[in-house]
Amino acid sequence: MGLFDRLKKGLQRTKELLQTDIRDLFKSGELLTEEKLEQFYSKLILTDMGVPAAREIVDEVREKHFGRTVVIDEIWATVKARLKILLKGSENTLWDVENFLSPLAMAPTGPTVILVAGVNGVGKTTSIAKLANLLHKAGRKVVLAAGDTFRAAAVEQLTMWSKRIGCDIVTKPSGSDPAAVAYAGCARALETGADVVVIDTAGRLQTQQNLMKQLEKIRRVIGDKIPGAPHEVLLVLDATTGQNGVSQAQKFSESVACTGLVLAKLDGTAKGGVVVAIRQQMNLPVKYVGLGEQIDDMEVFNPDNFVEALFAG
Ligand SMILES: Nc1nc2c(ncn2[C@@H]2O[C@H](COP(=O)(O)OP(=O)(O)OP(=O)(O)O)[C@@H](O)[C@H]2O)c(=O)[nH]1
Ligand SMILES: [Mg+2]
Repeated sequence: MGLFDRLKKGLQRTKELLQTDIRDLFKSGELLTEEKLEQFYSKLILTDMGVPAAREIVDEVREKHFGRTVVIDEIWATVKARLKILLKGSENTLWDVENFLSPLAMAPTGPTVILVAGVNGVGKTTSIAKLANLLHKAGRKVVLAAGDTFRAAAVEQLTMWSKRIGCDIVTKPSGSDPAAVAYAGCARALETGADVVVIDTAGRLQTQQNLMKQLEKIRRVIGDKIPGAPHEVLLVLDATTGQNGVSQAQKFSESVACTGLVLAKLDGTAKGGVVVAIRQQMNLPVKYVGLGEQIDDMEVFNPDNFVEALFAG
């Protein structure tokens, strides 16, 4: 399956909500009334795109089509164009979907260090495996650092992935200092001439100050070992939590200085519109989206591609 078809499949639940319900609203080429617009608004809100974005879309549809007989394709064209603008944000960044490395800030020389953080169970470890696999397939030599020394099975989970990918991994016994694991991962990469170190961390809430301090320590320690590291601090969000996850993430990213987002579990939700809310409410780009539990189920996020997949038949 090509990348675009995979994305379409992953977005299936959001697509159904948008396409079935909204198509029904406009099915027989009806007069666009204020009542219709309100119904349309309610459907958009169900995707979790957020009030400002839904309002903006409805306003534009009103402006263009009000009081006329409209067919669904006209509505879609307006919605798609507006969504693309909303998703691009002011930086207008368009990562290359064919180039998995394009969203990453790579170190000019020596190993690139990617630190991955987020609240419990959002999909950090799985996303790390997916990313490591993409890097490995792109010919980069990867070292994983099993920095979640808190949850008993976490090291095992990452070790299993490393075997499947065929990449190196650094582990320490349960209860070890995660900063020591991160440091050892960087040391290993320097020794072996690896290109990328990806560091897993235990799930934590932005309100757990001791754990947030622990992340700062990890940052400091890897920066001491490899100047300029971490080059990326990816915050993983769970798309199924929709809007609720966004405010949590805002606080998280402020205290850890994240450089980008991975939006996991988009396949498990009809609230894929949350990507729009994230773009509007957070000062961070979505770099990758998770589309399933398997190792290949991750793609570079590209607004144009995303919107096209959302509305493709
Ligand atoms: N459907 C789907 N499931 C996912 C995706 N990413 C992760 N999962 C599942 O979500 C669950 C949690 O994933 P993990 O990667 O262990 O999450 P984590 O953030 O590392 O969890 P903790 O380390 O316990 O904080 C697992 O069952 C994964 O298979 C995704 O993109 N889609
Ligand atoms: Mg984990």
